[in-house]
Amino acid sequence: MKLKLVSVFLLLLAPLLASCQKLLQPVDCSAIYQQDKSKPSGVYTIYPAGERSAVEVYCDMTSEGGRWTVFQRRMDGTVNFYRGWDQYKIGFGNAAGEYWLGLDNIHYLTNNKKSELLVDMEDFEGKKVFARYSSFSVGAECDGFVLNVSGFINGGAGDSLSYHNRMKFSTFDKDQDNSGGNCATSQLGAFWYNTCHHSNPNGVYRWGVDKTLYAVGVEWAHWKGYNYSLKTISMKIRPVL
Ligand SMILES: [Ca+2]
Repeated sequence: MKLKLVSVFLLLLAPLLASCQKLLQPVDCSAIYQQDKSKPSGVYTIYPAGERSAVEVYCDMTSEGGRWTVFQRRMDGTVNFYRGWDQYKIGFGNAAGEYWLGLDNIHYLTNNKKSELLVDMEDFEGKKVFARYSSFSVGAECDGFVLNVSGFINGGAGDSLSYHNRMKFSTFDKDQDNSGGNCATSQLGAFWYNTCHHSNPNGVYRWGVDKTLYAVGVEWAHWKGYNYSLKTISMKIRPVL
């Protein structure tokens, strides 16, 4: 009789256990933060597209209220960002350092819920600024991973991203830009190039002022122009609550 009661109890408990399992598979850094607001910034595993989609990311739990899932980060030039379409689709690098989360994941994270974007950056003199956008999403691969960004809020960096709004993503082996040439090969990066850019976060990591080649560095033109490669830049998203 007792055994029966226990099994009935377990049966009743089963849906609860299942939902706990779901909580252990957070879709993004915002979900991690909601579970425990004392969690520090750092590397966490998220599940942008269900239980088989585990991926490591850096969560920024402090800037501008925290909850940010970082999808792009440059900080020391240790990772080569001059890569082709397949790499930008699935992602590369190391969540504890420099990485790109992957266009598929960025699409999954921004497709069904209104998201905002924060772009943090720092120069080699230690000055820090940011640009924030109240709306950000990336379309599916069949639409060329098209960028939708609006609602600029200035944190000192100026707006070097609105120029890229509605552009498809381009890599050296997939030219979807508005230029007669190939922006990814001429600017040595991969981005939502127009003709070609006001910002080049995935360009060549250089150490500050460098005029060797024009506009190929890790740049945010409205802040430092086309011949200054930033020390750090990171692009991060969170759902609008
Ligand atoms: Ca072109």
